[in-house]
Amino acid sequence: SAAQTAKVATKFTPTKADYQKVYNRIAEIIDDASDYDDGSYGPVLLRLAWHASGTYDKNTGTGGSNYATMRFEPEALHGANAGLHVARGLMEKVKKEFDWISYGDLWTLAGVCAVQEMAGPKIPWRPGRIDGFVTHVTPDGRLPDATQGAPHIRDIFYRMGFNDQEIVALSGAHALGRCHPDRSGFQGPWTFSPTTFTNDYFKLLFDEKWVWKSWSGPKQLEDKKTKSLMMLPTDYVLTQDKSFKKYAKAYADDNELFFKDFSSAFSRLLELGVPTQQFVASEPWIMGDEA
Ligand code: ZEM
Repeated sequence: SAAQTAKVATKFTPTKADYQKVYNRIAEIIDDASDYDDGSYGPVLLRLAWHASGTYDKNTGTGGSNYATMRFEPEALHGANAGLHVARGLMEKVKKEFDWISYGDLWTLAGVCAVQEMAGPKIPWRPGRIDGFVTHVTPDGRLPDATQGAPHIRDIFYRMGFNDQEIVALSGAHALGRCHPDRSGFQGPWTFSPTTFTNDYFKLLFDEKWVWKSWSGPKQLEDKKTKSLMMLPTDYVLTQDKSFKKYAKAYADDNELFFKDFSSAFSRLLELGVPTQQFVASEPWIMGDEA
């Protein structure tokens, strides 16, 4: 009918340029953080993108970034997601301005923007995620527990379809941001430059002497020299497990290799659980070049 034709004709189909506008808005928000943490919302936005994607289970095809299920209470209240209301709140402002974007696309694009704006590698990304329902919420316990060892890390990341090399590369994100006692219970940053993406996390793991911190909080390590940096038990395991150590050492020695491997593993992480036919482009895009 004529009415239907009119509706189709006026339906807004966003182009790459439209997503670039969203990216640019997120980039502004990342930097508009003079009173927050280390002066950037980049790390917490990156963590949102990771937790939105890292629930994927390759055996059941459930979880992942497709449905943005952290919007719903059961998942928002999972212990691992404590503090991410900050990141979701920031993205809510962007969603108001660009109401056509899905939450899954918005949150993963924010992760891409965070890495790139904090001087990290380009992360190939494409839109196509759709907003799901509370029925798509995943059970608690799909994200890694920082107090555990190598078998747990492998259980969690193999379930997403990653191998040891990719586990180590992805862990390099801990160059950024910090632990908050009121969120995870842990305390402090991993590196001296928590708003710049570098391979310093790997360098510090090998170059510093790490000792258990004596405090009333959860078990974590501190650098013996300055006592101002931290490592989680799961971070330290990357220097203790033979297979993990090989990759961690390689990334400590070669920043370019780390950037390349992080980029491909993170790009894949962000697409977990999204049916290929949903993507609007056959190949991921590089955003931000013309920003
Ligand atoms: Zn994290 N992460 N993470 N991570 N993470 C924290 C903070 C950040 C683990 C973990 O338990 C924690 C990956 C892998 C793993 C970021 C990105 C990525 C915190 C502190 C904990 C406890 C939260 C707080 O208190 O605010 C564990 C056990 C992991 C694997 C074994 C991967 C993969 C990441 C991205 C690719 C980032 C950016 C932060 C900093 C957040 C912030 O607010 O500063």
